Amino acid sequence: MKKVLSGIQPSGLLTIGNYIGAIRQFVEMQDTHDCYFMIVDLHAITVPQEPEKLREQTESVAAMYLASGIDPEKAVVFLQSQVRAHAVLGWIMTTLTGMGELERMTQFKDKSAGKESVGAGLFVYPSLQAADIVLYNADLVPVGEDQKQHLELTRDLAQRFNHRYGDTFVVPEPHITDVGKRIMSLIDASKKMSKSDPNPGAFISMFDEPDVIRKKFSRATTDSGREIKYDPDNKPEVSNLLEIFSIFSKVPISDLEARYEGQGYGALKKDIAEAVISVLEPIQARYRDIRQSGELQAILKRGAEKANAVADATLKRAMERMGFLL
Ligand code: ATP
Ligand code: LTN
Repeated sequence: MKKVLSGIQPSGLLTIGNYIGAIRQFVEMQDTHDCYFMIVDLHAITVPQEPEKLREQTESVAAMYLASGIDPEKAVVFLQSQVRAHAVLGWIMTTLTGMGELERMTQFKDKSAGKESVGAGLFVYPSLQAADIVLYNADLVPVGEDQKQHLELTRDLAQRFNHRYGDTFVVPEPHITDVGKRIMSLIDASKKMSKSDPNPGAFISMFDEPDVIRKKFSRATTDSGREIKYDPDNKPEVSNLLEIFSIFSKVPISDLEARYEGQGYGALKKDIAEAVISVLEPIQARYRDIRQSGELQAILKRGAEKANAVADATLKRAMERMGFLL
């Protein structure tokens, strides 16, 4: 069975962008792959986090994984900070990474732009991500398109290590779906939908109530025409809505175009909202049950035990090859 690893930062409330680009893939892959899904809390602290909020958001992402259908009997679900090998191999990978390589990372450029002071952790973030992935010998990494550049660096670092110290790490491939690889903001279709967008109208949170979802879609920016056509270059807003609709309704985009031919954007927006609500409502109900059940801690502890066993073995192999005394 091929191995899969991915993670999401507990840096805020998850959006349908995270669901579409990441979690939906996780759920699909767990039946056919050997899967490791983590909550990357060590990555989240690359920007300042309030301790109380970090605790809450970490539990929230873990519970949302389970509520969305990740089954801890099938996939290993764990917190990055509970597997100390990430920090050690992260440091080792940092020493293999060139400053120039990190300077080219667009996520770093975006997140540091206009900031008065930026922590060094934000800069070396991709080296830690590379360690996350190679520790589990992952073949495939399901992510949204924004992570492609980090995956390319991971591949380079794995190859560099193997070249220098002998074959040690699997060189992973990103797993990026065609439809839904980059869901855009509902307000500005030139920007990615992001959980840290200061305008909540730009995203649908996984926790939004039905009426909020209806309102956000009805206010979503659209062009001044009325033709419902998938054409990302010329009609980015409508194309984004069609992608979201197609994913939540499981109806192909071409069928949706035919269904709404001759109708304005209003009908489309109303129906998208209902399709999204019908998927999110049961997830939200399961989320509440999981939070109330008090089972989360034990699930994460079991996950960390399994993850530690795999990660420690990889770390040991790598350190031995590098000349560390063990
Ligand atoms: P932030 O806004 O804090 O940077 P984010 O919403 O981009 O966060 P991450 O934790 O960085 O979320 O991403 C988790 C996963 O979700 C990644 O695989 C990422 O590619 C995917 N993802 C995030 N936003 C989108 C989006 N708009 N479309 C598709 N995939 C997305
Ligand atoms: N960089 C990713 C989060 C992340 C990740 C990983 C994703 C950290 N480690 C390992 C896949 C595999 C992000 O910002 N979304």
